[in-house]
Amino acid sequence: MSIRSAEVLITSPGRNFVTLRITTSDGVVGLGDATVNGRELAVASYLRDHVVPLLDGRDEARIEDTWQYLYRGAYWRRGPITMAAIAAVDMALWDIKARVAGMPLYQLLGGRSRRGALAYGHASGTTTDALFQSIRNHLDEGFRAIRVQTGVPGLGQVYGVASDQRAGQRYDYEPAGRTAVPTEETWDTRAYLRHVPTVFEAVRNEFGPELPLLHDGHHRMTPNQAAALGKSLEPYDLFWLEDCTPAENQEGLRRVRSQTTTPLAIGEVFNSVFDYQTLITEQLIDYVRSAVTHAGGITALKKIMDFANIYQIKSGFHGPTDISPVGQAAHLHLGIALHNFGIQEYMKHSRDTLDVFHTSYTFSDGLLDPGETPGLGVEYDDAAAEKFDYTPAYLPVNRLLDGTVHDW
Ligand code: CS2
Ligand code: MG
Repeated sequence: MSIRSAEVLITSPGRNFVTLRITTSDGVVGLGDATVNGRELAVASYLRDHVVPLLDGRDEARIEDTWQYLYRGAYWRRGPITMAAIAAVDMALWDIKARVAGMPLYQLLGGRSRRGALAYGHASGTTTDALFQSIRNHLDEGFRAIRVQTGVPGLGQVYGVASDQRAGQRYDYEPAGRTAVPTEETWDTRAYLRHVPTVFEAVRNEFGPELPLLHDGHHRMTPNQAAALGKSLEPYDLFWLEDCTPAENQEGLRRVRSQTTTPLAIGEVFNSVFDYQTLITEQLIDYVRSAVTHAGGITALKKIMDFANIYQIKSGFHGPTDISPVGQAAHLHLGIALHNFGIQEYMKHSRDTLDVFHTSYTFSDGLLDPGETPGLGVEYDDAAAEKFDYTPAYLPVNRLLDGTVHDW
């Protein structure tokens, strides 16, 4: 058997997705997610123009060799576009291997290590009442861990807060606006630092000390500001504080780590183990945040997690709606098998998205499960996909009050 065809499929059921579908000479199909939010067409071109022509006739079983061929053979290494393209091929080949073996992928990754993968949902609010309602909605949906994002007094739309605050509305926070150019948001870190501790005090007073609470700083603080926030949140016992400071400067986390015991999660914008090297070897973080789609696929992310396990660092794979159900399924197969699983982000995809991607994974009693379908357990519905044309969409650009561009 060998690779007979590879198709790059673009669809947009409420948001854009890029999917690679590989078919073998025996007709076995594998899917891989290649979605980079706001830069989808760059990955589609990288695949169509520079990867697909190299796959024809390759042995689909040689997953590690194909990964190394695409990584080292490109000469120009790493970066989100390259690694998403490699990830899509890698996911599709693992999907094929497990389908051929007639078993769910997690069985090829070591089998079950736990009953299910603890999930966390996204609660948000611009007011205490709206936030509490959002938390209650997620608890009613069965979530047993909750990310809390808040508006900031004096600021307009900010990251992580659903635009529709009406009770019962979907908190499917898709930040990419379908506009010709990115929308712009305004930010004030000092106002945010004053406000966030008051929000968590209110949430703990309302919901008690046990509920695992998470918060995403979304790259906006200096290491010193992040240290201050981590310290101010210690009384509220967070499960994690995420992306507390831009982590290209890995050494910056030494400052944060030395000042606070609030657990730290970083890495959703990383695309290689080298982005984590200092963070992991110096135990500057507690959770690895990468998505399989952005970190080079299942092969690469499992290596990162095995490296992290030496330093007692766990997984917290990135699972917003801009990771397709194919990528999310891969997270669950990895998450059910890995020893050092931590928690899985779970933003429920829309009905339209799930009409395109037919999934086998389930969510019950706060736990996600990849299911027993051979492979990743996802099927792509071409007829549904064709209803949704690609629409350019960009993540917002953030500016400080004086107009200076800031991290979004
Ligand atoms: C966020 C993401 O889920 C998260 O933790 O950081 O929603 C992020 O903003 C988006 O994936 C960007 O496309
Ligand atoms: Mg995040």
